[in-house]
Amino acid sequence: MMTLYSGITCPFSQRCRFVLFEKGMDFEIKDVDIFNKPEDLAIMNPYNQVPVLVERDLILHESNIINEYIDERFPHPQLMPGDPVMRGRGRLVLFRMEKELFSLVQVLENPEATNKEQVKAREAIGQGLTMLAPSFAKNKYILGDDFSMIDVALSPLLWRLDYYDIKLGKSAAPILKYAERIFQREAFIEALTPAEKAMRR
Ligand SMILES: N[C@@H](CCC(=O)N[C@@H](CS)C(=O)NCC(=O)O)C(=O)O
Repeated sequence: MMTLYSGITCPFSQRCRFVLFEKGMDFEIKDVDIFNKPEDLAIMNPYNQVPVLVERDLILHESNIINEYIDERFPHPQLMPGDPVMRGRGRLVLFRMEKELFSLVQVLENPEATNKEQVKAREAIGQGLTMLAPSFAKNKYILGDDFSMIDVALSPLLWRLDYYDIKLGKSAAPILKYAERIFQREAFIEALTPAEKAMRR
């Protein structure tokens, strides 16, 4: 059985919980207090961070790497595109999402970041999401008609917009509509921790 070491408010852990629930197989989630980390976390992950996935002698860290492993291990429903061209495109979107948005999410998650750094991060995330918004007026999901791993990866940020105090302008309306579509998925709801549920009222 797979065990996921997960932070109860960690957006990266939420991605992995979401995929585990989409797959509907047996797994165990171990909640980790990131302010009081268990000693073995640093042994499992040299960066001493959650999420970490353990299955027998396999230990993985990095949310997107964990999610691709789960997707290949339990192919139904398949969350990475089946077609190599679309899969290549999807991986590129994931890469850019990390570089341009989730690097800033890490600033907002870092209690040692200065207020100035956090203000800048909020603004840049707001701008990045607003730039993405028009594509959601045309497409149901990030890669087109089908829900994919790329939607999974973005969703924890969309869930936290109020919590992070990120303001989006009117032109970003299509992305908020898209977000509601993701939030209604059964697996998304099941994967939320009580602390995450409390982030949106
Ligand atoms: N790039 C990593 C980021 C993981 C990450 O930033 N985890 C945070 C919690 S959200 C953490 O464990 N922080 C504790 C620390 O860095 O000491 C991923 O995608 O899994």
